[in-house]
Amino acid sequence: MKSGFVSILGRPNAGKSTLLNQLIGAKIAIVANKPQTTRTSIQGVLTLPDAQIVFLDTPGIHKADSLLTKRMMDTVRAALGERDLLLLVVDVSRKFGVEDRHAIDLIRKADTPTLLLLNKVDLLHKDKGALLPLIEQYRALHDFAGYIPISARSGDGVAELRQAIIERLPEGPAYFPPDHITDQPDRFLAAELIREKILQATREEVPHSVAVSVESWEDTPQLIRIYATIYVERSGQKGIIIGAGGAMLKNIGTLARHEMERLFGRHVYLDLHIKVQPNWRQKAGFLAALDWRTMAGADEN
Ligand SMILES: Nc1nc2c(ncn2[C@@H]2O[C@H](COP(=O)(O)OP(=O)(O)O)[C@@H](O)[C@H]2O)c(=O)[nH]1
Ligand SMILES: [Mg+2]
Repeated sequence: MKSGFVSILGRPNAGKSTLLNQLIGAKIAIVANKPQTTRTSIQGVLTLPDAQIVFLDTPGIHKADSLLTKRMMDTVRAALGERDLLLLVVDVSRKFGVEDRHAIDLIRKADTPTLLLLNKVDLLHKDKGALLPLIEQYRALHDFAGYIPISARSGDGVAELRQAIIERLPEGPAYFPPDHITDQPDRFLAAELIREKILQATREEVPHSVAVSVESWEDTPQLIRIYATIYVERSGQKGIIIGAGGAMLKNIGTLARHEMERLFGRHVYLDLHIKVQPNWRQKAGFLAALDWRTMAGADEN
């Protein structure tokens, strides 16, 4: 038996959360083409007959400008310690930038073997030759343990990646029972699915200003009844999310509910409210209440 701890790192939108879902084979991390989609670290456990891999998905490496984004970068740094292997995910369709350099600096300091994952190769179409100069560019910056082209979205290269990870893990026990796939409580997963639908439907500053909290969760024999609050920072944002005649909010609720029903295998009744909470990204108490690790009553679920 082999087992170990593997962190997934990279700049925003590189495809880290898409990769985690693909590796685990279940949607446990939300995905959107917006920065700050992942705001906290997300554990995903893959159990195979001869190996168990404990993955940690992280917020994108970026320059922090609010208390929220500073907390996000603390999460990234915490994910660098005491790992067996790191995965640095880069988007091959984007030019190398300051955030990529920053990511490499962090990895150098961690002094842990790192696989470079060249993600979104599906966007290169037939131009696979474009990968070689990119690999050379990264090789010149850091001595990676391997260079693996993948498409996190289509799953191309992911089986090879899994094998490459297992080869580098030490002998060890399974740390979790085989049916454990994440440490996130169901009510947090539900809140995240609502946030994902909002991120996918909005633009500019709205995605950054949205937080979602599940206020109440009732299990009945027929269904799960979920009451959630969407927080925004300004009343204009509230109007955007409600949409003309409430159409946007209705659509967000329907999409989120369908995904919850798939995830929990139950019927869901979902009740959504919107509140304006100016400047919440700078408020420590509010941030603590949002994170399931620190929120009040976290051990109820
Ligand atoms: N074309 C393509 N898009 C991808 C791939 N992986 C992720 N994406 C998209 O990139 C965006 C960011 O993905 P996400 O997983 O949230 O990135 P993260 O911020 O690194 O966690 C989403 O729109 C994904 O659908 C891929 O392999 N190919
Ligand atoms: Mg993410």
